Amino acid sequence: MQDRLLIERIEARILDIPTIRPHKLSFGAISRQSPVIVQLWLANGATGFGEAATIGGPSWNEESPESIHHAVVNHLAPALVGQDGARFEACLARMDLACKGNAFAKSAVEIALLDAVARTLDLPVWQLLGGKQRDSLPLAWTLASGDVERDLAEAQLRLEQKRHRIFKMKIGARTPEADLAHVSQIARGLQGRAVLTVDVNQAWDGATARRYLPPMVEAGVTLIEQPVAHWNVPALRDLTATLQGALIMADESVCTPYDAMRLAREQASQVFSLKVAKHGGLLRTRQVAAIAQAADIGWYGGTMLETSIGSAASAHVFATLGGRHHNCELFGPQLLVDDIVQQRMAIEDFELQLPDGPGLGVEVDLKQLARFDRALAGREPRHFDMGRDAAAAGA
Ligand code: MUC
Ligand code: MG
Repeated sequence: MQDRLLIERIEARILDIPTIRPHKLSFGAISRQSPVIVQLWLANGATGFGEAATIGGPSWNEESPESIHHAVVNHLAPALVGQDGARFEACLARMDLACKGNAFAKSAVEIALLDAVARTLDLPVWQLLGGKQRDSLPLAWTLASGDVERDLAEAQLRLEQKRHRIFKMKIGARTPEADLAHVSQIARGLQGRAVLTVDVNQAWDGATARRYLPPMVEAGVTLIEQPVAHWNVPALRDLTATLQGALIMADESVCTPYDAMRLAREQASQVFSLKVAKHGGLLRTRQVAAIAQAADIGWYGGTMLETSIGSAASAHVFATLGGRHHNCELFGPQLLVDDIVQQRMAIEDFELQLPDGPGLGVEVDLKQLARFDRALAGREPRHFDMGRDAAAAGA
């Protein structure tokens, strides 16, 4: 037992950070994010930070900021305090014993643990995960204002700034006809200058997807994310087998390594959207990625719109991965009115630059943590309150 790496204390807090504009998805619109920030202390005094963010409370999947906070404080922290922090896998096993599921909550704790241990060793987190294979990742932006003119203006600006040239459009809230018109207009506006993808966030049934995806591909879309419900693996498989000219990507359908095995066995998608939170942490993200690689499935570095803490953690693990590579979308910090780190990861020439400093390589600004802390502000949870919070950007 390495006494200096004993886990001494774990705390969690919910933040509320407004977004720069309403972000519209198939199941609602958000105007603020409520990430849960976990802080973990080792006996040697080193401290690490982790994060789990959801989208629209428990609307994206079962976990919510409140459930994550509850699981960390009441179940995961008591299971880990006093344990040897260097034994990452043993810590994950203890969390699994204490608590079924709750992947987001576990991921926030695991990230904080790896950050604290990496800082003790004066190494970047990517070094603990096998070492990096790349120094930067092509970075996508999501067009989700719901308005064609605004989306095009956003894309234009980001192209000029050399920040993004991969754009994901959120569809599924309106009729498929309206979505097709929207996507076609944006594709015409950006023709030849950008890579275009769509995320339906489970909104369609198989028949709708079979009918409306081919004209979207015709318009210029090259990657289709989660067109059908997460459980509708037969429809996903059918689209993967028949759709020409674009790849099918699973997101909500692929959370655990067991989901990944099923999709791989059934050849139900050509790409997995990897997300640290839904896989239950950095180490398990690597397990899902290994299944993808073994099954000749590509990967894409997904986001749950985290601050720079969660985004940096994701960047560290994505940079270690081999296999076919389909970019990342770690733009969460840019969607928020402000951040909780002293300096964000740099974006240069359309790519997110991986930090090299110890731990996650981003330094938390404690004043900013306090500024957005829900408990300190006495705020109530509100997840779909479009417009109001965005106006009060100083919240
Ligand atoms: C999702 O389902 O991919 C990621 C980017 C974005 O705009 O929304 C999320 C969620
Ligand atoms: Mg998605």
